[in-house]
Formats: sequence, C-alpha cells, structure tokens
Amino acid sequence: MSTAYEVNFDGLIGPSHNYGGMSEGNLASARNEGDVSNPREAAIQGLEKMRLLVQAGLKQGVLPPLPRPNFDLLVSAGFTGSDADIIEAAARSHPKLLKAAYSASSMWAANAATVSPSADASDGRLHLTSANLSTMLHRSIEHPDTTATLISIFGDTDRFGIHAALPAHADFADEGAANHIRLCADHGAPGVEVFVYGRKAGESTIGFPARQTRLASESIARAHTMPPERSIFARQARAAIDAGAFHNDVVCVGSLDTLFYHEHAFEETDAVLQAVRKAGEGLFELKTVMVPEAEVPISDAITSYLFNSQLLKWPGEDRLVLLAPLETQETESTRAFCEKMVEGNGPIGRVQYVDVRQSMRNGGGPACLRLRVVMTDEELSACNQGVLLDEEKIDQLQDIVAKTYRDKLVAADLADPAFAVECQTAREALLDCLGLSELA
Ligand code: SUG
Repeated sequence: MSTAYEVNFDGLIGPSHNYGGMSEGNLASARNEGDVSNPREAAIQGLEKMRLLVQAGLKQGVLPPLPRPNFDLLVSAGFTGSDADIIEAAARSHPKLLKAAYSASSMWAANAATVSPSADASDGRLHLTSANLSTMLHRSIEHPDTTATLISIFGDTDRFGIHAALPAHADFADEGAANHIRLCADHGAPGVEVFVYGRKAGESTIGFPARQTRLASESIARAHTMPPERSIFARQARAAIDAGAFHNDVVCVGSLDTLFYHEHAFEETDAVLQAVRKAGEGLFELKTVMVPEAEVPISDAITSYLFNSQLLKWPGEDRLVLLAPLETQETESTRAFCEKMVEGNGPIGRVQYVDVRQSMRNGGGPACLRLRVVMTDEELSACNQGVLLDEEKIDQLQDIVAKTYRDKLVAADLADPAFAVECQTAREALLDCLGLSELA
C-alpha cells in the first residue's frame, strides 16, 4: 500500500456569487432569493477555510471559478451579437436565464465529480467523472468547463481517468461526490464506496426532485472499474429529500472507517450498514455515529448543516475532527449533540466551527465546498502543481479577490455588460496565479 493523502480541492467562489433562488428543494436557496450577496466576503471565507487546513498540515487544492456568464447557454437560447448585445437582450427578455448563466454554483466542488482513488479501482488509476448536474438548469451548464479543468489538473492519462459527464437525461441525473461516501482503514488502502441515489431511472417521484439516479451511480462505478463487491448502492430516504436534503451529504458524512449520519438519511439503514460491513470485511471495522431524530430533528440537521461538515484526520489528534459550519453551533439541538458526542469516546473527538455563511445562504456548507481526491505521492507529483495551496498562494489569491471582486451584488447588476468584463478580468488573474491560463 502506498502512502496516500486526502487532498481537499475547494471550489474558489467566483465573482458572480449571488442569491438566485434557483434550486428547488434547497430550502436555503429559496429562502434567500434576491438578497444582496457579497462575492468578495464569500471568496475570502472559502479561502480562510482552506487556510485552516493548510495550517493544520493537510493537503489542500483549489478549483478555479468557471467562466461567467456562460455565453454558450445564452447563445443556445438564441441570443446573438456582441457580448454586450447578448447580455442586454437576455436581461430584457429572460432575466432568469441570465441569472443561470451567471451562477457561481461551481463553488460547490462536492458536486463537480465523483472520485474513486487508485487504491479502489481495478485498473489502478485515479478516476474522476464530471457530474452532469442535469436536474437544475444553472448547474447543468457546469460540466463541460469542469471536465476541461480536471483535464488541466489531472492530465496524465496513465495515472488519471477523467470521464466526461453522463448523458444529460433525467435517467442519468448525477450530482457527483455529494452522493458518494468512501470508507476504508486508511486513505491509501482499498475502500468500500457507497453510491447513494434518490430514484431509479424511469421512476417518477413527487415532491422535491431526487437529483441522483441509481443508473448514474452504477454507470460511474463501472467506468471507474470499481470491483462490484466493494461498491454499495444505497437509497436515500424519500422523507429526507422532502425535508430539504437535496444531496445525501446534507444528512450524512463518512471518512476513513467512520460513518456519521442522521437516523432518517437512508431508506433501509440496517441493510446499508450490513452491506458496508460485509464489503469491508478484512479491510476495516466500520464505526458508526447515528444522530437520532429525537435529539436532532431532521429539520434542524438541514438548517444547521451538521452533516455538511468535513470529517478529517487532523494531524496530531487521535480522533476525527468535524469541521462544521457556525450555524451548527448556533442551533441548539446540534450544538448540544456535538458537545455530548465529543465528551463520549466515539470516533469523533472534536468539532471546529468555520464561517462560510455566504455559501451557506445558498445551501452550501463546508463539505459542499470541497471535492475529496485521495492521491498517492506519485499522483500528487503528476498533477498540476499550481492548484496545490500553501499560505503564500492563499495570500495571493486573496489579494486578487480583494482587488477584483465586488462586495455587493444584486440581480439587477447582472444586466450591466461591464460586469461580465469584471468577472472575466478576475478569473483571468486567478487562472494566472494557479498556472491554469490555458483555461482562459
Ligand atoms: O445545487 N445551491 C447548490 C448547493 C449545493 C450544495 N452542495 C452539496 N450539498 N454538496 C445546489 O442546490 C443555489 C444557487 C442559487 O439559488 O443562486 C444552489 O445552486
């Protein structure tokens, strides 16, 4: 077994971060629609979270914001002429479409792709499949640029398998790592991958959309050459989706040998746990922390984002650390649960709170903001070094953000063609800093 690290690639929050109210079934997105956003503060909050991990000695990477507005979307909708003509016409006749074209939603990197480390895959390569995000229009436009970004970072095809998104049909709806859990003894050891889905292909559901299908999950497991005996398919509880858990990572997080989940996260919890234990026989002993509804009602789990936390092996600490949003500390039931949990002798020994409020108000907590990529030393050396962060690089990125991002943005601002130029200038400076100018 080679040494491997969990590298967290966070989505760098883009200059067009705004509260569009565009995600049905995501309660925070609906609640904050039309509010004034602060892209500068959002990006700084995200970078400070990355800094915390760098300071702890963890490996941290970053994914740049995607080009916004997405002119391909606007051109597909029949708008023509210069960039300014397109923006002005879209603002007049279809402002909602312009909002979608401007969405900074790629910040939620947990939805960028599904990742299977080389220790899991039969072909010994590290696999990433871009998510088609086909359920929400503003997210469905991410994947071509995401795939291009992944190719720029993980270009060595002998080591990395980068897969384009699945077909953009409802049967293949895929939201990436937000519905995927990897359990193992050690990051570099073979693991069991749990693919969580909300519906089957062809199945119609009522209520909030189920954004992941079993067919999509199975297709990804096949493409990643996952051994069937270490691939588990688990159904997300319908009640959780209807309560606002639009992704499984809103009610569950797993890391190493530990699964931290809400009582109502899965449709058949016992069967899921039993399948994981069986698949993990000889590899690891599953540890579970179940949060009962009686202590934390699912509605509190969703508003506080208790589970949308990063569960980390923190250098120098024996037990895992839960990096949770401040909202978890401010919600009585979740704070009380966390206090009790760390006093016990379970696998999670500390909870640390971080401020990612700008993202939270669109339904994205600490876990949404990062894509976990387990990488060996050789894989780390083979990837684009420019996206791996140290504090100096974080300072440089923060300087660019401070100089090029606005601190106030409302929907009406999107109608101004000058804002498109502003977004482009900011992105080019960021790409340059990250050694990714080829993406400009
Ligand atoms: O897809 N919000 C995102 C939040 C994604 C959170 N990701 C994870 N749980 N992994 C979504 O619903 C809202 C954008 C807006 O309304 O402006 C949004 O897209």
